Amino acid sequence: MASKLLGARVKRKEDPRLITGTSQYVADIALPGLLHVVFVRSPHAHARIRGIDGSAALRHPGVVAVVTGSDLKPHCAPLPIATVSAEGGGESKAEAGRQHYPLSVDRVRHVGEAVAAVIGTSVEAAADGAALVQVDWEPLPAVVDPDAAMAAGAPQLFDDAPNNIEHKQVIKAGDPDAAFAKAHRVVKQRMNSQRLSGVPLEPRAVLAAPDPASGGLVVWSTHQAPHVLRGGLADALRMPQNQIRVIAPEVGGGFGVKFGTYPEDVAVAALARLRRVPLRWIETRAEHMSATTHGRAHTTDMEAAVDADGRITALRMRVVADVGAYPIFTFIPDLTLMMGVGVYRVENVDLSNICVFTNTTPVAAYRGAGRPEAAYYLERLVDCVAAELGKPPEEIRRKNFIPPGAFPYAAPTGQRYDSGEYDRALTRALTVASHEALRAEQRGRIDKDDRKLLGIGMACYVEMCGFGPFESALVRVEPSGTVTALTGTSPHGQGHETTFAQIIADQLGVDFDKIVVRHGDTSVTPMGFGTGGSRSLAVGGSAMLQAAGKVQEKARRIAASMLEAAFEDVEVNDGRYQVKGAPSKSLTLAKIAEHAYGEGLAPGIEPALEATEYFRPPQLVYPFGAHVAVVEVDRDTGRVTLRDYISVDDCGTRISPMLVDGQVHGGIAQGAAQALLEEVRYDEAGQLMTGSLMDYALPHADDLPSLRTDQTVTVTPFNPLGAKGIGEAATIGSTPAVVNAVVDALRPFGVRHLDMPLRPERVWRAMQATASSRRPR
Ligand code: MCN
Repeated sequence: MASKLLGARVKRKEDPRLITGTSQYVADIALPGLLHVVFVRSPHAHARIRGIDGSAALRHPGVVAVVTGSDLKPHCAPLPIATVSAEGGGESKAEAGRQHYPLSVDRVRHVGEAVAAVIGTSVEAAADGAALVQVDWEPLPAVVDPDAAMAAGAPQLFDDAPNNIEHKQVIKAGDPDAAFAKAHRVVKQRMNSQRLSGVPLEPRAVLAAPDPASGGLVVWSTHQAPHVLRGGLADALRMPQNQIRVIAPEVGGGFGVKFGTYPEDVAVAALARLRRVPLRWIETRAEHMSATTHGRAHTTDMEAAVDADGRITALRMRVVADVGAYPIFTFIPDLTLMMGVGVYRVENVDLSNICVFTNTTPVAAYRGAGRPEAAYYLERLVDCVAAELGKPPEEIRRKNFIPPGAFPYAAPTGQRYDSGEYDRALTRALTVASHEALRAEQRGRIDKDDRKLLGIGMACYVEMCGFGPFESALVRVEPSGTVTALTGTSPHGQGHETTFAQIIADQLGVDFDKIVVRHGDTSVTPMGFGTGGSRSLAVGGSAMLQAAGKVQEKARRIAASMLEAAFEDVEVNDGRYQVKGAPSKSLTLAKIAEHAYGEGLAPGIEPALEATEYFRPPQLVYPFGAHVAVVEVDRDTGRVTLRDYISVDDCGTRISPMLVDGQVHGGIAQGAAQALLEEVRYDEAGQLMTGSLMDYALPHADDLPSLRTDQTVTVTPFNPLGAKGIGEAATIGSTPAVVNAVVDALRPFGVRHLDMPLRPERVWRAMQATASSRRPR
């Protein structure tokens, strides 16, 4: 069968409704009798709740109820604690003593924690009521810095977490101590991967209403994984899963932060059930900054044992991960260790983390989740090695790459890399960037004391993605020949409707426009694990390919019976099911479907034309790539301008190249923003200093150049599409590329490393700190 749409630059099916504003988000849903919830939140980083008085609020017009944690506790189990392990398995490390309730009962552990809910006839009435709720707080000492949190005498967040340590993880292989002892040189660097906020365009939102059909609830939530939320809500509300229907309508971005079961989801659902009314809560942007989980938040010591030639013989990594106030997806810092050797063949490793509770917003999944941190540390360290040895950074990388012949590669971190060709990606990126010409320009600028220094940064990455345990797909051909497909993935910007329709169109020989792909409704779609960890195409797309393949097979069988031909002789050609070598003997899918649902179907063939498939990946997939950033640094102001950006990303087979480009663009913007702009900051008392978008710097379109994306294609043998993920890849490659570029520009000043974000002041101070004799100009 000739493939027409796989790999074609197809415009997104989703966009007409999105750009004309005809789609429906949680905030657009209108239900009769809808009431609104506003939460009363802690202004303290750590405090005891001595009492809550809602009487003044209750007297306010439009306030229907004030509900405290104690009111709600009898109706809820503790919040589910992140139980999805790295492989999607489900092993919780959390102890019972660390659990908490959707509305905190006697103690809060971070600013923004919800302690009461006010229900009103309008958002305004509920907000006014919330302002009138009196909470009798007993402030407690807070701890914000993870090192301070582990020190003797620090405030303790949980009785069963001595020294505030949530968990520790170690990966050790080979003989790292011996390799370090005999190293020609040991290169060390402490680095950070600062705390970030997700900031999707649409903040979190949940609407819960009684469901007459099941006697339970319908919950609309802007979410990345409706089935996961259904499970979380069922546990928290002690309800049967078939009495909770979760619908993720249009979702305006997630970036990892819309995956879990949040306190607000449970509180709103519990209250809707108790009061038998539809209730909605829409997060404000200020709430988003303090009540939606953050990402990254590490400080890490890296060490490389290096021989005279630049071969890295051993690595040490010590991550101190701030997990914030509650344990949510705290396996993420373990992923950093799992990706600890990146694209390099290093046999001796000693990698460890310590995950620490602090009085801050919990830290959980954020695009890349653990892998960008690993790539950043490693790629920065490799640049430090190159600088110390006086060798070009590309030379050190090439000396240490895992060679193409070594795949599948058993990394000492326990990972089994499927396929890769790292030097090819780097060589291509450097070629597209005109690397040699750039180096000449860089020297020229230094020689002529140009005000703008040029910096060239490169980074190579590999990531693990395509998590299981499985993903589902249902493909149904209606009697008219149109097709409806259902997926257990739950896109929120990625464009699965387009990609999956491309897969189906080719398989079934049906027009792209005749296919509708639906998702995000637990009462309709088969069980799925949603969208995160760049799993949707590799796992969900494979399920879709298999389901469409099954339907095609059945359609060919029916066609064979209708055309009185052998099954083996029927092929799909240019939208028709035809007998090989006899183009006049052919049928459209519509004709076959009509037959499949009608009288006269041949004996032995089941009626209808649909199939449901579950794809269970045999292992993870490992996309990779090389990024080159070109920056100009203004010597007088420290301002960094990203002048050019080249990415070469290898995600195996590309189904929708235009969507892949979009994912890469977004990923670069996000990764470059970590390098240059974004940072969540708390003061020593645990007050959030970046509580609005006036203080938390997001990138603007004019902060970025026109991005140049390129590719290599190295398929994976571990799924039928040969595809790897791309949803996070560029976020992983871009942060180290940009920081390496800035440090490269500052090399004449003797700068070896700077912590992110590289805002003008930090860069300017670094240049000022250089002894004037070494300072160029
Ligand atoms: N694709 C393709 N060929 C490939 C790989 C992917 O055509 N070889 C297409 C896919 O069909 C899909 C898109 O590219 O349309 C991304 O696919 P995939 O890599 O499977 O990733 P997911 O769809 O699972 O997306 C998850 C990933 C994550 S984890 C975050 S976080 C993230 C991201 O995607 N958040 C996003 N991209 C985002 N994009 C937008 N607009 N908004 C977010 O919140």
